[in-house]
Amino acid sequence: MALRRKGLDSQVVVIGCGISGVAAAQRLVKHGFRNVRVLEATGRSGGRIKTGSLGDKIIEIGANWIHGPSEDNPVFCLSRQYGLLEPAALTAENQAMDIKGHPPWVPGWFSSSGKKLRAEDTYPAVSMFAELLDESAEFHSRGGEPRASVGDFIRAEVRTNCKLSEALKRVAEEWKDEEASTRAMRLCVVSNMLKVECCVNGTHTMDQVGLGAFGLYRTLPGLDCTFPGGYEGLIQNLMSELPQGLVAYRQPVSCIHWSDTEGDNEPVVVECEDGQKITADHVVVTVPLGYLKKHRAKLFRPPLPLHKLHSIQRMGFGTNNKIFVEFDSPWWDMDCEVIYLVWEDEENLVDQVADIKRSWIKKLFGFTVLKPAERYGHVLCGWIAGREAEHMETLPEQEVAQSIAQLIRRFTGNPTITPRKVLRSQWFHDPWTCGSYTYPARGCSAQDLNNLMEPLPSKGTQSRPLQVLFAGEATHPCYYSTVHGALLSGWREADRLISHYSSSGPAEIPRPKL
Ligand code: 6YU
Repeated sequence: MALRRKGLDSQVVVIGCGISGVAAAQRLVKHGFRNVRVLEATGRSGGRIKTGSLGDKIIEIGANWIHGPSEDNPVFCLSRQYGLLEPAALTAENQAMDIKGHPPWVPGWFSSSGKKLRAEDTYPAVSMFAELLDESAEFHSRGGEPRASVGDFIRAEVRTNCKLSEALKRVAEEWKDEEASTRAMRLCVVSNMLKVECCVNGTHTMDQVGLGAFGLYRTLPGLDCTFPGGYEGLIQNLMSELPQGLVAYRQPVSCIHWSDTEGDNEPVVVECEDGQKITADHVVVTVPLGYLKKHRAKLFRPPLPLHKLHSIQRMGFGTNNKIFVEFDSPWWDMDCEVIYLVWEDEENLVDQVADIKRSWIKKLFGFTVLKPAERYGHVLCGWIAGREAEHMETLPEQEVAQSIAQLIRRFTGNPTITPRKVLRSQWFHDPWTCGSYTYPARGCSAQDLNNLMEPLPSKGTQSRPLQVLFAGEATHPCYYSTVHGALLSGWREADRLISHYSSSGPAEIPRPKL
């Protein structure tokens, strides 16, 4: 596409050097834009892609997997091109697996009285829950949702068995014939599954996830895979395609001065916390939704239009944290890939803890096992979401380690198990993120995601179009909360500018391939 000279000379400032900011800068530079700068608040690139270490082992503090590693996933394609993936992830079979966001991991089940549960006993509850999740995702296209949230819907369906599909009715009939204690245990398993979903969605409770909007999220085929050398390898490879010095680190932006007045031809001014003022023709904002929620009032002058502000408030942004735990030897089966902890007093389908200070640990649904053992040794990754996760962040690491040790001793019935090392993430208290990722909250719709990505000034004021553009995972219409959604959003906004300056004039923004 031929670009007008003015376009290539225009000053573009990208705020944030996470994957969406890097992707936007990379695409603009590749198309010949000469004056692109990235301002990043912290001292590193990658944002929520953050590879760390536990002793000599590589661990992911932020994003873990490529969700849906297959041909339509640009994160997969780039990582393959850079040689970052293992052969198993590249196979046609791996790419073709349609897991609908829930990998078929080999589970190990433990209960709070120290018993190991048999997978066949938990299976009826797990399959019923999976069916209900699938049904929850259908209301988006079907409409007429009977409840406001996914949590309300699942709870009501499990309790009353009303409106169940034929398959679910069969499962429910089987439940009726079981002993009361088996039924009770299965209800506790459903509580555990609700907590798993809180982590997947990054929410405090599934009661906050909107039933009508739940199905907006789209999955891609492919069995989720990890990066043997760390997710940050992807960032490093993308960064190597940018000119040296393009990113200004430790440069937090405090205010973006734009104009919604027709006829005003002043450039946008980006004000930094250190007082520096940078003028720009275009600013691409990629800060996380959590940061926007907290600082929306002071980050824009004039303030954002009301419809945009309302969508920022309406969309959900919650916390999902990890607690890495290393052991001298494994206490789980060799083939086990995920460990679920079922509390026997949770028949009442709960996914939140009443007394967070005392009992926050009950929100941790369990652990994924870091594989292969030859690379990671005996390391588990605990998962905890919501306000309980936010409270956990405030505790000394030693106290977290103690709580984890007590928890594992109780669920295994083995009082001698002692973690060797513990390390947790603290995404809620990260001042530049303020949580983990986006979810569609009660009352949200596709319109809110459209409002989030809409450039400023909004349609109507055309004398200085595209002053402020918005990218970042929260702005992707169906891949929000993911790395590929963030990457595509950065490319989308770069394409918006490229198209604006193309010699054939502004064109429709090419829709990202789904
Ligand atoms: C994925 C995964 N994954 C786990 C955990 C987390 C996330 N995600 P960034 O924040 O990266 O960049 C913004 C930059 O802006 C940043 O550098 C700031 O410092 C900077 N900034 C802020 N304010 C500034 C200012 N004022 N001035 C200048 N700079 C400023 N995604 O694909 N696979 O396994 C996980 C996971 C613990 C925290 C994840 C995962 C989410 C991704 O990490 C995230 O979307 C992108 O990295 C964001 O990039 P960005 O550029 O937008 O922002 C069925 C169904 C249900 C629906 N949900 C499906 C669930 C899927 C999500 N699963 C996640 C799971 C894990 C484990």
